[in-house]
Amino acid sequence: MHNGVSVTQFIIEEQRRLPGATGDFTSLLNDIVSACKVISNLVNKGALVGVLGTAGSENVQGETQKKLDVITNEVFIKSNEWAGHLAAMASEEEDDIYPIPAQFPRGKYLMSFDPLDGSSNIDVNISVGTIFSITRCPEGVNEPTKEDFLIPGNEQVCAGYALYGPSTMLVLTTGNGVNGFTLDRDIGEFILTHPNMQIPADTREFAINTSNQRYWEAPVQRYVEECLQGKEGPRGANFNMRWVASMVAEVHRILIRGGIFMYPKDNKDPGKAGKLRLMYEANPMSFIVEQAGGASSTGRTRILDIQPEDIHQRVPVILGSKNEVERVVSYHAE
Ligand code: P6P
Repeated sequence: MHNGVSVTQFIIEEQRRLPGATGDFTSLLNDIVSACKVISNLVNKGALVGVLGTAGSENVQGETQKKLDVITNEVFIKSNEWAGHLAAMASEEEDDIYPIPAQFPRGKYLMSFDPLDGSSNIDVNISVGTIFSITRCPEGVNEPTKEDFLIPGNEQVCAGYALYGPSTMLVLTTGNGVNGFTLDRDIGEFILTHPNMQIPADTREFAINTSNQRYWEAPVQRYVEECLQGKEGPRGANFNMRWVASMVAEVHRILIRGGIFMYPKDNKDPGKAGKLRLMYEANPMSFIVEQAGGASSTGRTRILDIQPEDIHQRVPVILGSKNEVERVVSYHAE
């Protein structure tokens, strides 16, 4: 028997700190945790259970859906629709919001999620993840609309991700710091292994898709160029670079050892504000990063302060070690 603290025990002990907590939130998180265990199992089995490859369809983003995009979306919805904690969900894989069906009770929370982020990596066996964000359904609203989801990220009550990597991890914040749990497959429990995760304020490691370099705005061009100039350049130090093309893996690396992750606005498609989606990628990851002492900005504004206009809205993302993010923001201000 493990002697570590399970995520269930941790959440219940957290809940005791919240005056008037009803256990509703704890139960919701347990349903999310169950869905992540199912997804971890599917991802780990991969080709053995025929879940690799494309589904032959496109999502609302116009992106080709992988079989696992569709399957994991279904898993997340089925695991979280029945218990009466949510009023509706919004998913990267669903065009519109998903109201809780009439046969189930509706609860006081809304959840936005990306069931399988980085899924372009799944066929090449590189880490992928699930990202989720929980907000309150407005008081008295029993028929939530898209507008009820469109609140700034600074009003999230919880954000988390599951990382399906060499080990499966769950990282959570409810606004009281960030904690990491590792799945012990022998007992099917997530065990607290990374309490109170903190991002170092400085770093010598940046993550960006450099193939877009010719499209970047000047402040990002300048920042990356200075990193590349290394010791002989204005930074007086050599930098390392990473690009996994799986945001969950990049953010997790930054939580563990620091770093800066950038998917900036670029002029490849001037009509697009960025690549990453605000509601179920940028907002939850920004809440986690800030709770771990990091920073997260579009380059011009704090991501958690953005007033959303659409559930699939895209934004530029520059997040990670506080001092590096602030440097990039200062270049935008010049
Ligand atoms: P690119 C995955 O599709 C994703 O949304 C993020 O997880 C990742 O950081 C980014 O897009 C990768 O984008 O253009 O490098 O494929």
